[in-house]
Amino acid sequence: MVSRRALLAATAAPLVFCRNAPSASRRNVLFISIDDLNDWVGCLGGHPQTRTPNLDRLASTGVLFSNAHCAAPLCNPSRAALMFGARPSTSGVYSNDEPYRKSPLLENALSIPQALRGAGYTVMGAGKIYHGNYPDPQSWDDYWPSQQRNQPPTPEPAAKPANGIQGSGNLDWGPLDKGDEDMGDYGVADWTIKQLARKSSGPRFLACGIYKPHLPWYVPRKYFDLFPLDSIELPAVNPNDLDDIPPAGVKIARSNKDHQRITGAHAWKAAARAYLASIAFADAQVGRVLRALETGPNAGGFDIVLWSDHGWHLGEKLHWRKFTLWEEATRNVLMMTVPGVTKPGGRCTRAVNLLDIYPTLTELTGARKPETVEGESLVRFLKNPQAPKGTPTLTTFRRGNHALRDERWRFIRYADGAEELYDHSNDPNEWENLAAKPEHAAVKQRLENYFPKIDAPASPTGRGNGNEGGHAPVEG
Ligand SMILES: [Ca+2]
Ligand SMILES: [Ca+2]
Repeated sequence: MVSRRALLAATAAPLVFCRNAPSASRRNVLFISIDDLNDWVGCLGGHPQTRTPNLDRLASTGVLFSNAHCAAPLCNPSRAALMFGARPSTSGVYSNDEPYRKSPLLENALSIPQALRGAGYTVMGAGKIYHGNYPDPQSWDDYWPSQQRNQPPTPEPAAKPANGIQGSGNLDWGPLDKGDEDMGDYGVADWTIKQLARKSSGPRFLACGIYKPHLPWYVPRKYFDLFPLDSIELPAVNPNDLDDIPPAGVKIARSNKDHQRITGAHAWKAAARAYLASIAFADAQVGRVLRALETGPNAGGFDIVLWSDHGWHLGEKLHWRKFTLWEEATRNVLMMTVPGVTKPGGRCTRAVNLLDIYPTLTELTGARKPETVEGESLVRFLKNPQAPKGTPTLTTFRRGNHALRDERWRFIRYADGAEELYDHSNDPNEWENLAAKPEHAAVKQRLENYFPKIDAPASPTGRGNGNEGGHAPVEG
């Protein structure tokens, strides 16, 4: 870090040097991610029994984006899109086994922390921010546990599968007779707490990547005990939901046999309970970090951006996990508290994207926004959550399959041209596909202008297993 700074100071032009000079007035940024968290968050209303007091409290202090969507419904492409501000259809990063630095667009592109470092920030992190296999040391001045291994180990049960269901890979769950402090995510939160205990002497970007509720759902027993099994409410599922979906969508829904296995084992409630338990654990770790900020020397001195990388199905459309273009998989958690800009209790229902975080942060911090950055700054919604927005937002799954979402509609078009259209004003579960109804032709015509004009060829894979992100081996 020191040598890079020294180099920057020695070579920068005078104006840039001024911009790079650390300034106490620069905003610090706390950047928290939670892996695989859908809308089962109290303030998002996705599940009546979920326990997320800390997320709910954070949302109440700033703006909750209740209609936020990922750029891609799986880890690596979603996180690459967010960290570089580039759509999958532009970068070609569509799957979990494509190292994003092999994308011609992203090879030398600046990530969010790199852009902020150019504006004088110290940029550090812990845990899962980038997808696990591709930690990108050039993005960070320091990382925990290390620049090569971003995620700490976390305990597992002695015998697996702990749920007794054979053949489901890491779709496994069970209580651990361990304390919170034994968990990998506890260490990630601890590292962040240590940074927050130190008063900022120059602007800092601190990233805290919480891994749960990502599979497998092994968390301390006390979190399972919060949710008595018999009491668990299941999501609303229409058993005939796939009947009006084109073959391309049905194939995605049936890409694994999770639903068959879980319902066959009468384990639907047990699975939902394990997800709820893992969410409650993740929320507790976020709570520790937020309390450290509020009670420490930097209270009120950090902008907070919290996001999850995509949603998650628990049986809706007879599907489990992510990897779809439906609401359960594309909708994610996004909240921002920016002292002096946001007001408590803000709620923005405009359709926005994780891609929008990059230009939001460059606008807030004064960092230069690279030309590769797509997406729109959300600062106007931070100031006024009701500010108008005329455009839909885009999610892409594998090459050429896209979903557009605005405040009312979801319009999906697969690579083979097949379509789905859903009206959220009366069909929040997306059960009735309206795409073939002539009365909705105008809606489709208006929205289709926003499908990408190019679908970049897929970026080279790094592992050579040919998997496109739909199966357990590259779960992420
Ligand atoms: Ca994920
Ligand atoms: Ca249906």
